Amino acid sequence: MKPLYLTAALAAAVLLSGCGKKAETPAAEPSAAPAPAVASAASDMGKMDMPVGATMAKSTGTVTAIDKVAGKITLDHKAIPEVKWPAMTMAFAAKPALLESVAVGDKVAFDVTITGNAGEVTAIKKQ
Ligand SMILES: [Cu+2]
Repeated sequence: MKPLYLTAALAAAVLLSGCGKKAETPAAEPSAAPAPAVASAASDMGKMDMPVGATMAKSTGTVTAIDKVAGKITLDHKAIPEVKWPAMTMAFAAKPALLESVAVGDKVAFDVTITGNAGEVTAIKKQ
């Protein structure tokens, strides 16, 4: 599974919004033409409190493996429609402290930040 097309589409959308048409409207500060465009792009980005191209999602699943040394958790997770992922078993990065709260076999609800075809679990809770 390599949803790279989605990343490309997201990147294109970000680029399009970043160079939107706002610069062509009369600038509030005529003395600094490029400034409004920069400010506009920055405020658009401000809505997304995460790296460009990353998607935050919530899902549920079952823990199938935990590697505290590597900081990885393997989850048999349900579909994640935000990134068009089907249900699957895969490893996610996770902070060590987060891995202390769950065990193999637990059914969990989790938050994940997905970038490309990798993800980091940012919150997890046993159900
Ligand atoms: Cu997956």
